[in-house]
Amino acid sequence: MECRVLSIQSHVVRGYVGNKSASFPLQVLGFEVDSINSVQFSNHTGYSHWKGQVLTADELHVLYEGIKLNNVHHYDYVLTGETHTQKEVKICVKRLSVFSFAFSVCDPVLGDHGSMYVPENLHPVYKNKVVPVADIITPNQFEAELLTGKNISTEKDAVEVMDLLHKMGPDTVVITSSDLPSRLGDRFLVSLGSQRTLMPDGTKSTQRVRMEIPKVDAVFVGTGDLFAAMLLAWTHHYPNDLKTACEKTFSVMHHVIKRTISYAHDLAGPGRKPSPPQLELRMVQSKADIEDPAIVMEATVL
Ligand code: ATP
Ligand code: PLP
Ligand code: PXL
Repeated sequence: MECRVLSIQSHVVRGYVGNKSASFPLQVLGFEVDSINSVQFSNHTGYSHWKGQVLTADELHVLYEGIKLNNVHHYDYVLTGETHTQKEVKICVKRLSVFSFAFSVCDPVLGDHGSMYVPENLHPVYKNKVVPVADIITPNQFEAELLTGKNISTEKDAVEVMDLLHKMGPDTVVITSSDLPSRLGDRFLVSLGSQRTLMPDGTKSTQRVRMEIPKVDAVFVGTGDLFAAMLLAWTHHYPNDLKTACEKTFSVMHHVIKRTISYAHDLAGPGRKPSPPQLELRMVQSKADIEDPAIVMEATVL
C-alpha cells in the first residue's frame, strides 16, 4: 500500500541536509514524499558562507491552504527535524495543528556535546508541544538529557531516560549517539533504542537494543536527517521489531558514511583534513545500499 510522507525540513541548493537528505532515500524505498522547505539556503551552515531565506509561518499557512482546498492534506507520516530559528520552531509546532497524519517522526535538534543550536527559552516548546505528539524521536545523548532533565552516565541511566521519553509520548526512541563506553573499545560509539508495544492483552512491552558503531574521524552534516528518514522507513516495514529496524538503519548509515569519507579523503589528498563541501554525503552514489542495505551492524537486545 502506498505510504505518503510530509517532510518539513530545510532545502539546500548544494549538498545534503534536511529534505535533500531525507527525500531521495525515502523515494528510493518507494515512499511518496511531499516536501515543504522550511528554509532555502545555498548550503548548510557549516560552510564558510551561507545565504538564503526562511519560510515564515504565514507562508507555510498559504501552502497548507492550497493543499487543504484540494483535500490532499492527509498523511501517513509527518517528518520534521532541524529548527534553526525561532520562526522554524513555530512552523514545527504549527504543522502539528493543521496537517492530518497517522504518525509523526521528529529529530529534536537542540544541540550536541553541550553546545546549543536552539536558544534555551525554546526548550519548553519541544518538551510540551513537539515531543508529546511524536511517535518516533531520534535525539542524541545531549538532546535526550535536555528533554528529560536527567544526565546519562551509565547504560542504566540511558534506559531510564528512554523510559521518561516514552512517558512524554513517543513509543519509539533511539538515542543516535552517546558517550557511553563501548564493549568494543574507544573506536566505537554506543547508540541505544527503546520501543514500547501494546500487546493484544492490553499490557505494554518494551524492547531495548544497543548498537556499537565504528567512529569515523570527521564531522558529517545531514546524517541526523538521513537517520530519521531511514528509521521512519524501516520501522514502517518492521513496526514491532526495533532490532531489525535499527540494524537496517545503522547499516545504511555505515555504507553512506564509508563511501563519503573515502571520497572526501580522495578529494582532500594525503594527510589533509576534508572540508565541509568535500564531506557532503555521497547520497546518489549510495542508491543500491539504501534500497537493500547489507546488514553490517548487529543490534544487541538488552
Ligand atoms: P541531531 O539530533 O542534532 O540531528 P544527531 O547527533 O542525532 O544529531 P548525528 O550525530 O548526525 O545525529 O548522527 C546520526 C547517525 O549518523 C549516528 O547514529 C551514526 O550512525 C551516524 N554518524 C554520524 N557521524 C558519525 C561519525 N563521525 N562516525 C560514525 N557514524 C556517524
Ligand atoms: N550543525 C548545525 C549548525 C546544525 O544546525 C545541525 C542540525 O541542524 C547539525 C550540525 C547536525 O546535523 P546532522 O545531525 O543532520 O548531521
Ligand atoms: O540538520 C542539519 C541541517 C539542516 N538544515 C540546515 C543546516 C543543517 C546543519 O548545518 O545548516 C540549513
